[in-house]
Amino acid sequence: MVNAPTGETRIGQTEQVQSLDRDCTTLSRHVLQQLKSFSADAQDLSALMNRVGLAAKLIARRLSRAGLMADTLGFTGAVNVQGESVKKMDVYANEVFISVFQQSGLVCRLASEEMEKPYYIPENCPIGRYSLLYDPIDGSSNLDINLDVGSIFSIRKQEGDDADGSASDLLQHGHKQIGAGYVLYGPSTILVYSIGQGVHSFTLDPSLGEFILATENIQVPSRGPIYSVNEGNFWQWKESLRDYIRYVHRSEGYTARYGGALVGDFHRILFQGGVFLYPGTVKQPEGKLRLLYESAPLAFLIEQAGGRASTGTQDILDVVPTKLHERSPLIIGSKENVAMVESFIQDRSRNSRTVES
Ligand code: P6P
Repeated sequence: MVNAPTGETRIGQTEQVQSLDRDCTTLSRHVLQQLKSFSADAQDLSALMNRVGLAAKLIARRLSRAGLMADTLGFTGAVNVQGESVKKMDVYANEVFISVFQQSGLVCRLASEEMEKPYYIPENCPIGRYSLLYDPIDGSSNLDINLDVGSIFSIRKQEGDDADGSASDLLQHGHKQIGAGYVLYGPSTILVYSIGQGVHSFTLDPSLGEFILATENIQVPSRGPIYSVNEGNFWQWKESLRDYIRYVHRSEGYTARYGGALVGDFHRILFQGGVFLYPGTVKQPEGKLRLLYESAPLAFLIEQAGGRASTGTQDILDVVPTKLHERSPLIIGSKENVAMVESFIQDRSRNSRTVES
């Protein structure tokens, strides 16, 4: 029995108490539990995650009513730094992240898929310990048809004052991340994050307006049946990737799943095992996905969950970008599935060397 502050006792852990404890395991409390500290640094990281949660709630709210509100769905008519047509929700979600971190004292700089250069929050900079890199809406093609979309984020330490605005300190390998995660806007809104001590998922309880702990220490199965890739690009792949897909096609036990939103496809693999691939293509030899705010944060998570993330020839977390919006091929998921894809790439590369020699 534990003596509660009121002097009453909690008889064991009754179901009601357990339920109350669960409802009180919010995102901010969980971060402090993870860090086992109430230091200023720990409080800042906890507050930062809480604000990511606020951004997620604001975006989820807008998405839940998108079909009913004018000026919410569809394109803006603009093209972003990626050369992609911008959707109204892309702009809204990007602005949400900026708004929730203004006057926060937490984040000095925001780097987003939707902004060519990082956004500085000068009032935070003297003390802001962190930079946040994010894809505000991942899977925009799903927006107008009410399918799942996500937000992806990566937390790095604010290094130097970046006086020239080159953000060169962000151009470092993915091991420099101190945290990462994503929000999946689906039938429920789920936030999955890691600060280097396991991967944990939270579900938004609309009645509380809080993300409540759902699953702790998620481990991706060492191998799984799912392969997730846009086979419409088959004609654009290198022969080694075609060899892998041909192998899968003639093998029992595989299931194809591809939702068009990286976050949803990744989430499925995190829980059920398998591999997601977005290889280089003829049109985009470096792949389509962006390293700093898509591949690297998910690579951080999958490695924390016991899986792997590779370009096909190099671990994603080892890649050092040369520019903010650098793209990379991505093969991510269960250890054994990723290793198998890599083996096809290595075999083909060995064979081509043999032929040349
Ligand atoms: P494709 C969404 O635009 C995105 O960046 C990822 O979320 C998704 O995995 C990928 O592009 C889908 O690209 O070429 O298969 O439509």
